[in-house]
Amino acid sequence: MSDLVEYTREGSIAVITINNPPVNALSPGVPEGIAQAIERLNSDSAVQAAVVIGAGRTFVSGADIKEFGKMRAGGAQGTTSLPDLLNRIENSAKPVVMAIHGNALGGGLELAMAGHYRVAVPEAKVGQPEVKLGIIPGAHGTQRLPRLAGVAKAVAMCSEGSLVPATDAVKFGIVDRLITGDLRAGALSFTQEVANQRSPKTSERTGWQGTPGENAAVFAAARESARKKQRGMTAPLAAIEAVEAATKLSFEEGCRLERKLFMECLASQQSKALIHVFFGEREVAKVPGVPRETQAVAIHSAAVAGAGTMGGGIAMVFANAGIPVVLKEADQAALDRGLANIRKNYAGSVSRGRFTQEFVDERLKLIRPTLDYGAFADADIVVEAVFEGMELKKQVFGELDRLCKPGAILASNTSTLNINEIAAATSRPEFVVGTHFFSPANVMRLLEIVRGKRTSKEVIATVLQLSKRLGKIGVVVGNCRGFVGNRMFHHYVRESVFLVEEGASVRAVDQALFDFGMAMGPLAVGDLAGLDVGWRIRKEYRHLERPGIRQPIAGDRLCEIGRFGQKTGAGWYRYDEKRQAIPDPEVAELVRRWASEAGIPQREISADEIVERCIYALVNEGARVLEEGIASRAVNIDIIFINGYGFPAWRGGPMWYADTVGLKKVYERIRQFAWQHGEIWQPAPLLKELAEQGKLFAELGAKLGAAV
Ligand code: 3H9
Repeated sequence: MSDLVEYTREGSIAVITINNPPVNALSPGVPEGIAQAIERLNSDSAVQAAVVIGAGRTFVSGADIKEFGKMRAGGAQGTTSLPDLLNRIENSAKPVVMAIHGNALGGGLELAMAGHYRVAVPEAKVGQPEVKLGIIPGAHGTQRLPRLAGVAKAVAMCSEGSLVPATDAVKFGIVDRLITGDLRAGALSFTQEVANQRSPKTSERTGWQGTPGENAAVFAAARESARKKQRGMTAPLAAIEAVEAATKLSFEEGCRLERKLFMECLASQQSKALIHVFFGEREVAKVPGVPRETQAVAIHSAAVAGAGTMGGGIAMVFANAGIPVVLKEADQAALDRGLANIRKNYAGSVSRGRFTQEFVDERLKLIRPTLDYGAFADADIVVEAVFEGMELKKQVFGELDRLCKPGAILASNTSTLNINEIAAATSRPEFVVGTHFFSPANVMRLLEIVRGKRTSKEVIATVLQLSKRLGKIGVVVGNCRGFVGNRMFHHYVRESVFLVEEGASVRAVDQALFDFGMAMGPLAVGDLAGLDVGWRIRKEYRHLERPGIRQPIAGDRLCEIGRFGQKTGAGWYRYDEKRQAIPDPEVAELVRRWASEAGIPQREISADEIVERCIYALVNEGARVLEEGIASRAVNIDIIFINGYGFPAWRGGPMWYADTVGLKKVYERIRQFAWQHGEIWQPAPLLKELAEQGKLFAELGAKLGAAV
């Protein structure tokens, strides 16, 4: 028997324990070990039935994702034999009971469904999250799940990939019984009860199908929802097709179709990109120079300075994670406004069914409003979210330094300013760090963690750990204007404005990027965020602009005539009372006039060129960010753009996307742009180097940021 699977006896019941930490993935050796254990069960005259259980923190979290590369190439023993193993379990003459704690995901749930019964602790979760990796269940999940849970639930689980708590799974028939208390003991006693009964096979269940008419409606709705909510992704549609096949074909034929679709998805660019993102999200937690064993500071309480949109949102983030938080404003009116906003946000979450009223009441109790910094004295971490201006930030940090206890972390939510200069206003620069939340802070997953020259590794480790607790993905970045995200995004937006000035319509620019997969077009994003924000910053930094370098003009001119975006009812678009964006002929006319005054020739611009100009602007600046060590790996940039800027995950992020296009091709195109549009398009030296050597961004290892 393999070391990964253990066979023991408990009276007349065999206990088959899967022990492949950390998540009991079905790595090579595990399916083989389970197969041997099932064989032994059936030849062991001393036992009547078996329990399959996971060692450690979970049942089985799925196939081993690291093996997918080998599977694409036709190998990976363990996972390719999984469907066979599941049939062997189902055909076992002695009942097999699956005992679930932690989670049963993907191949883990498929394994569980091949058993004759399933029991679970109430805290467990089950799901078929494969679509999030760009694939579909590949070991009969799309065929067994509808037979247990019905067509509608199965199609939702397989196409959306969402997890179902065991307390619901029992209602849907996925789990037979909830076990409170010790799972092993509960599973053994359940197994005693069923040991002498005929073992029900999931694949042979009847009565689960709806009528053809009912099914057609379910699948049509699922397809419509997938096209809208998972726009551009192919796996959800393949998953729906596979579940639909369960309603029309025999179990064996359905499994064959599922296999074919699974292999097609596995070979796709989308699955490669999404798997890159899966590992990338975990990779970003590994920071050069901050070893895993670095001691993090315990965070029991927090404080937020500034109750504006960002400050209020950040306070909600702490409260949602169960961390008490003090929220300070300068005067009562501003504090009241901030609290009213928080209440309004929570009320929205309750009405959308995201939170219960009780949950919200508990969270609100954790937010303590104050007008006095004195209340910050006990906080383990303070996040400053006051107006974006260096002098004010320095003054606030000076005050925080005086009032906060030694060892408290002082974090700034600045999105552009120099963290070293802010840290210099304190006597504890090693405790100063940037925590750049994205708006709305309580919704967006990204947290840029800005490492100053003197920020200690303990502080970085603490904020990284905290970000996970807050439900965020923390990505450590170096200190420069705009850090990684806003610095690169600036180049992307700049190109979108240039394109409009050169003759593309506002709608055409946004549509091309929306069709590429971005959550919103750049000009619509500008209207949402407020065009005046960038305008004010550009005015402040105008003295730094180099003469002779083209600057976008149309966005600033719109601000000069009061078109700040959605908040003024007009920006690049006009907005109706429902905030619907309506293309505005007045803008088209104004831009033509400004372009002609500036001598910018007008021409037809294709959707492909729009995408190349905007996305390659990101890539070129991304290469510089890497060169300077502001991001320590290309995947960090990808994770930032996917989680903070609406870049489609199924394209893997801007740097991964460039790798898939081919860096030589990207580099050549950028050279053409440089020739047409001048110095701003000079290719980054790193891009040139990689293109000439036929290498990829993904091949660059992590390095300790030079600029950090
Ligand atoms: C599938 O099953 C296909 C089938 O239909 C059959 C086909 C034939 N494989 O996330 P964490 C690693 S597709 C390999 O930090 P958590 C992870 O990289 C699969 N490795 O912990 C990390 O490594 P490291 C369907 C995996 O507690 C470590 O484990 N299943 C796998 O926050 C700890 O992970 C899924 O999609 C894996 N399957 O969250 C589930 N899973 O420490 C994917 C994890 O070196 N997994 N690792 O960075 C998850 O969603 C989360 O990992 C889980 C735990 C919720 C399980």
